[in-house]
Amino acid sequence: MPKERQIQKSITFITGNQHKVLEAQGILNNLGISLEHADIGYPEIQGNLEDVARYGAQYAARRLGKPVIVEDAGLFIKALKWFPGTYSSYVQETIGNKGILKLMSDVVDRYAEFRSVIGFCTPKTEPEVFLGTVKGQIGYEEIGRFGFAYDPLFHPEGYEESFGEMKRDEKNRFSHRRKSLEKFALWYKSQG
Ligand code: ITT
Repeated sequence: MPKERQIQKSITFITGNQHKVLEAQGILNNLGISLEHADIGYPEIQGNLEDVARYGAQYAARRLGKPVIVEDAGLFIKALKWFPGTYSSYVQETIGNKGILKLMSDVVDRYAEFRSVIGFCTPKTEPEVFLGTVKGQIGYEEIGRFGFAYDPLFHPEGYEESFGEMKRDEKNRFSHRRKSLEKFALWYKSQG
């Protein structure tokens, strides 16, 4: 059956990050949902990933007048008391991967996880959120030319390679974003 015939529903993804759009398109199209993209922005309130995603989705759905998803994601490093966490965007723009490696130079426990929270909302309903997590280790150097942001630092559990060494389809098989979007897609398709 041609791919278009399998598409059952569509949704608009509000984000300023083109890498997220490409990953989400790959994931959702395989699950029968087509993705539109709008970069209209939304206020990022103080709080955890769920708080940000809930508020952002509700704000954007009301503003755009249609159902939307937003995503708040971050890298959580155990030895750094789960830093950068909700500060991941700011930290990436300021100290970057090199700064993280410096903070980790004497650290033996390299455990970290990526978390992604998808927020969904329609103009007239309350928001829903869907969490996806992938466990892994922070490497000792940046490796790989694929992916984006923290990907060259992050080695998912069970793999030698970093996310930065994986092509999009491979990362999409088990990433935090895959897990949160898959939860969302199953719920969304069950909504009639
Ligand atoms: P939007 O809020 O517009 O969606 P953003 O890039 O600001 O885009 P986040 O706040 O969700 O997205 O992401 C926090 C930081 O974590 C940011 O620097 C991202 O580039 C980074 N990040 C998110 N997902 C990632 C992934 O899959 N791999 C590597 N870095 C990621």
